[in-house]
Order: sequence, then structure tokens, then C-alpha cells
Amino acid sequence: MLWRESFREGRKVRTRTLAHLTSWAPERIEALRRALKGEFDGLSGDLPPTCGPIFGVLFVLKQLADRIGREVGEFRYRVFTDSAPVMEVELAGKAGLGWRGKHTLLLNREAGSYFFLGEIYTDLQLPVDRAQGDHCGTCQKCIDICPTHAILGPYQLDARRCISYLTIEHKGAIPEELRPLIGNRVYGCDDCQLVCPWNKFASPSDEPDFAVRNGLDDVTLVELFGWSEAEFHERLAGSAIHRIGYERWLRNLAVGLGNAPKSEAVMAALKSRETHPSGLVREHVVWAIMRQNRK
Ligand code: B12
Ligand code: SF4
Ligand code: SF4
Repeated sequence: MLWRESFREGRKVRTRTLAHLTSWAPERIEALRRALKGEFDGLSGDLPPTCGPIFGVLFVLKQLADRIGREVGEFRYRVFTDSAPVMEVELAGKAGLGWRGKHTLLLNREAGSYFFLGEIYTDLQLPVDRAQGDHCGTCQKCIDICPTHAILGPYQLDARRCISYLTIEHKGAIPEELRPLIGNRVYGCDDCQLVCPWNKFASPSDEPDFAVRNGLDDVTLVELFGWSEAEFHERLAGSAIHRIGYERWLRNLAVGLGNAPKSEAVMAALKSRETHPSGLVREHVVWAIMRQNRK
């Protein structure tokens, strides 16, 4: 059973197919339909306010599984979303939720690619859905736009070059040759999705977990770089960003500031961190100051 949850701010989009349950008794099919009816309305009602998107999705999936259990009788299950070695894109493609775009993410005709995937592994005997065809055609906008040339060719991503990997997953120093290409992206990157024509059809989600918080859409890198460690923990509690920790947060911001237009404010912010206790932060600050000085 696969699920997708839009992560754009605003309206909610959820789909899931309930295909031909030919092996089930009609009343059991009806019970499952009842459990899934109204999409996922009400399921996120008890969500802890700062649990973050991934836990939010897991929580909703668990509630959905419980609701199905109440309707169709006990069954065994386990829920996932970006939380275990589950081949989510591949499974979602086979479940008919969309096709793999050339940027390697799952695309859907109505929703584009702006959604998370989640799964309920279950021993319920469900019918197998049909995979959809590919609708990328001759387009290769995502390949051309990628700032670090991480998409080597259709469906081939070198994660070591991907800004999402470098700013979120990678723990050490960011390779110097890639730093200028990162621009002002501090946490993840969506360029290959932003340019994708299919995302014209994506609708925003109204889940609070996916909404902009702490005015992060309207703040300068200099201001963010000025946050103390306590402020970082306080303001980003419950946000996915929190998991990279304060040190990597400063590392990423230093790269962004190095790439920023030259200004006194940028230089002063960088200088204020020149003696930071973390060698990782200091190294990126020194690089950023050198880059600023060359402008
Ligand atoms: C590792 C990972 C990353 C890595 C690598 C991504 C990649 N494209 O390889 C990094 C950190 C870079 C990353 C970035 C992002 N990610 Co990510 N990521 C994952 C994760 C945890 C695992 C993917 C994986 O490696 N699976 C294992 C491999 C073996 O499977 P596979 O990639 O599907 O490969 C299959 C086929 O491609 C094929 N294949 C692959 N290579 C080859 C080679 C040959 C020769 C052949 C024949 C076949 C073949 O066979 C494989 C097995 O079926 C998934 C969650 C999950 N559990 O699936 C999320 C996931 C893919 N990520 C997601 C998201 C949202 C992102 C970002 C947009 C986040 C951001 N805003 O910064 C970016 C997008 C970057 C991009 N263009 O892909 C979402 C995608 C939702 C969607 N619409 O598809 C997922 C599904 C998480 C979720 N639950 O929602 N991610
Ligand atoms: S997320 Fe950004 S860096 Fe990664 S493949 Fe897409 S455009 Fe390239
Ligand atoms: S930008 Fe074009 S090639 Fe890339 S995923 Fe979207 S439709 Fe496919």
C-alpha cells in the first residue's frame, strides 16, 4: 500500500489506488473502502505539534493502518517513509503512483514530484496495481539546470555531487570545487524539481508540518549565521533542518555567505566566526572570507 503526501505549503493532495480486490468478499472490500474513505481526513488531528514531516507521515500511516484494522479485522503491518532501506520510488512506480523522472524522483501527472512517499507493508492480500508509462519524453530540463551537474544523464544521479547530499547528509568538509556551485542553498535543493514542467500541476499541502516556519522564507543568511546554538535548537525544533546540527548548519551558511554578493555585513558575519571552536566551521569560514576578498 503506497501513499504520497504533498510537501508544498497550502492545499492537501493525497492519492492512493484501491483497485480490483477480486479475491476479497464484497463486505470486506466495502470495509476497506470505508477505512480509506475521506482520504486521510482527521488522521493527523492528534499529531504532536513539533514532530516533523517524516514522523508526521509515519504517524498518519500508523493511524490509517489502525483504522483499516478496525474495519477489516486484524492484520500485520509496518509503516515506512524515508525511514528504512525500502526502495520507495521503485515500489511507487510499480504501484502505479507515477513514473521515475530523469531526475530520478517519482513523478505523477496530477501532482508532479512535490510529495513524500510512504508505505504500509502488510500481509493483507491486496491486488497488484499496474505501473504507468514514462512521460518525460525528450525533455531534459532537470539535467541541464542542476547546479553541480549531479545528474550525469537520464535517471543517473551522482549523489556525491548533489546539493541535497552535500548540505544534509554529508558530515565532513564540502569539496571545494563544488562550493561555488552551491550558491545560497543552505539545506537541500529543489532545482531539478522547480524546472520540471510536471510540477505546474502540483498542489500545495495544508499540513502544518510542511508550512514555512520561523519566517525562514524571509530572512538573510547573515541573520541566520548570527543565531546562537541555543537559538538554532529552539527555532528549528521539529523541523527537518534540525537534524543536521548546529555545526553543519554554520558550515552550510558559511558556503552561502562566501557565494553572496560582497558586502560589509557579510564580511563582518564571517569574521565573527573566524575563531569558532569547530575546525569544520572555521575551514569553511576561511574559504568564504577568501572568496569574498576575491570579489
Ligand atoms: C538515498 C536518498 C537520497 C540521496 C540519493 C538520491 C538518488 N536519486 O539516488 C540524496 C541525498 C542525494 C537524496 C536527495 C533527494 N531526495 Co532522497 N532519498 C534517498 C532514499 C533514502 C533512498 C534512495 C535509494 O538510494 N534507494 C536505493 C536504490 C538502490 O534504489 P533506487 O535509487 O530506486 O534505484 C533503483 C533503480 O533506479 C534502478 N537502478 C539504479 N541504479 C541503476 C543502475 C543500473 C545500471 C540499472 C540497470 C538500474 C539502476 O535499480 C534500483 C533498484 O530498483 C529515498 C527513500 C527510500 N527509502 O527510497 C529518498 C527519496 C528518494 N528522496 C526524496 C526526496 C524528496 C529527495 C530530495 C528532493 C530532497 C531535497 N529537497 O533536497 C532530493 C532530490 C535529489 C534527486 N534528484 O534525487 C523522496 C522522493 C519523493 C519522490 N517524489 O520521488 C524519497 C522517496 C523519500 C520519501 N520517502 O519521500 N536522496
Ligand atoms: S537536488 Fe539540486 S543538486 Fe541535486 S540533482 Fe537536483 S538540481 Fe542537482
Ligand atoms: S524536467 Fe523533464 S526530464 Fe526532468 S523529470 Fe521533469 S519532465 Fe522528466
